[in-house]
Amino acid sequence: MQRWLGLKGLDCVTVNLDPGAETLPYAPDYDIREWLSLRKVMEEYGLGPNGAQIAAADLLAMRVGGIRKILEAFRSPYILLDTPGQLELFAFRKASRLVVETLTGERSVLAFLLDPTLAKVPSGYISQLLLSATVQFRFSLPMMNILSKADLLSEGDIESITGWAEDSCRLQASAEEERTGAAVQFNIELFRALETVGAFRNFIRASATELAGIEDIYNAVQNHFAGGEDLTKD
Ligand SMILES: Nc1nc2c(ncn2[C@@H]2O[C@H](COP(=O)(O)OP(=O)(O)OP(=O)(O)O)[C@@H](O)[C@H]2O)c(=O)[nH]1
Ligand SMILES: [Mg+2]
Repeated sequence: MQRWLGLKGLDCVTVNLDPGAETLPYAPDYDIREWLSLRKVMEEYGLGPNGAQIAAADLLAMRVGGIRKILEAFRSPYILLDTPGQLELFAFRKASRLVVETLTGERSVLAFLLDPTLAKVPSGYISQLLLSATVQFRFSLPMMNILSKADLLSEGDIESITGWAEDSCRLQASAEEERTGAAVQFNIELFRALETVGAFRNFIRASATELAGIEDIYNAVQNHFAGGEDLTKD
């Protein structure tokens, strides 16, 4: 996203909020690791990696007001926040909610990344939609489901996943064919519930390596807040 915005001549600020990140594929403008490292939290508090992520979320929440001020000082039209991938440790903590609420302004969108390998099979795809719906319950922000690393998928896989994203009846039929525990138990009401929470809306497939789908993400954001009018005009 940062690269794509750069190519369009648009400025953005990148923020790493993952204290456990070993390497990053971008140079963040603000990096939480400057003062918070998962390794140090583990040592200092005698915790394992999971406990340390929870403690780190609390430590981050304590300083989040100051971080917001720093980010505002950049006066950039776009701020990209990279959160820890251990979703259940980050998204489900009260502290993280405070972090997201404080760092996001009125015009913010959550990007939920679906893992391509998991998304290939109906039960894996449905599980990720459920997780995405759960995240949506946690944060009162508009959300996009993005199939990440789409370059790793075959044409056939992409076709199936796109079909499932567009038509929940196809997803249900494929889930029944798969005949896993999930397919047997999950009935039509569940699919309706997923439809109601918008799990099938805003599906975008993207690839960072091929820089594909990034424009769709950008357009979805513009559409959401400006009804299609490009926000960069103001
Ligand atoms: N093929 C392919 N690989 C990618 C793409 N984007 C990232 N990767 C690679 O996938 C690996 C994992 O990167 P990410 O998915 O960003 O995950 P992470 O940030 O390391 O982990 P968490 O934040 O903890 O989820 C790295 O080796 C990346 O270079 C993509 O679009 N296509
Ligand atoms: Mg990451």
